[in-house]
Amino acid sequence: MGKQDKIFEKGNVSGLPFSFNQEVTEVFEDMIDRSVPGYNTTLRIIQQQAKNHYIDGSNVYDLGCSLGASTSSLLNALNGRPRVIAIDNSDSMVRFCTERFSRSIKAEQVKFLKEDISQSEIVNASVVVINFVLQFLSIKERVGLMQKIYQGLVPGGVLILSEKVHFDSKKRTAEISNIHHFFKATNGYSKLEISSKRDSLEGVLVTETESQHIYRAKELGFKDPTKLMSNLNFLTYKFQK
Ligand code: GEK
Repeated sequence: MGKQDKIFEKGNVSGLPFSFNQEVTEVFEDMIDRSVPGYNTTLRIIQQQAKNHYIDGSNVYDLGCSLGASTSSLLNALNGRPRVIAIDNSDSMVRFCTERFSRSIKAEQVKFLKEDISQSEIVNASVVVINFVLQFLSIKERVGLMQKIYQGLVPGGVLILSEKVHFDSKKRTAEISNIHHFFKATNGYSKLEISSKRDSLEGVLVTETESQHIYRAKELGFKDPTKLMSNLNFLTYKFQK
């Protein structure tokens, strides 16, 4: 485990919107673990799903890989077979991964690209993972990326998508958010840390509803939307080509 996340201990001192910079990279493992209910289970589900759906000779993508936690799950699932492509547009995240995975990179089991995923090429894919990343793209970019993924998947290929969501009812959204804040508090975050992080994410992390995600995926041709996991306002879905 890396350093403990104390970024918002004194509030949002910089007043800047949240970004995946060096400071966040250093504490990211702790941050996501204490902030996203069920995060570690999503990593296990990704591994199990990749094992089930990987097709020999195809590519496997981890879009928005951060420190490579999902990448690790994919590598474990593939058991040494090559072809994981992990992408992030944060310099510090990709630098970290390049060091952390140097052996697998040398063995040509994985490559890391510093790219905006809305510009990435996706080809011959049997498994594509977007674990809590679509939420950082504009709505237009989400449509473009989902379309590109659909086109890049081989028949029978799968997209594993995890997202934070809100609900149709404001009351339900508020109720579940309160429980999420309670979850963060029980993981040691203070009220100031929780509210400062929420403010810094305003306009940076933009949620949609579960039905908006499903509707868009179906419109683009994906079939069999299957909810693999649901924890408060965090969901993991599988979509099939
Ligand atoms: C995990 N999937 O541990 N292009 C590339 N990367 C992007 C873009 C973009 N346009 N926008 C955001 N990112 C990981 C966790 S974290 C989730 C993913 C979170 C990257 C960003 O740099 C960051 O590393 C990641 O998406 C989001 O399974 O912080 O809630």
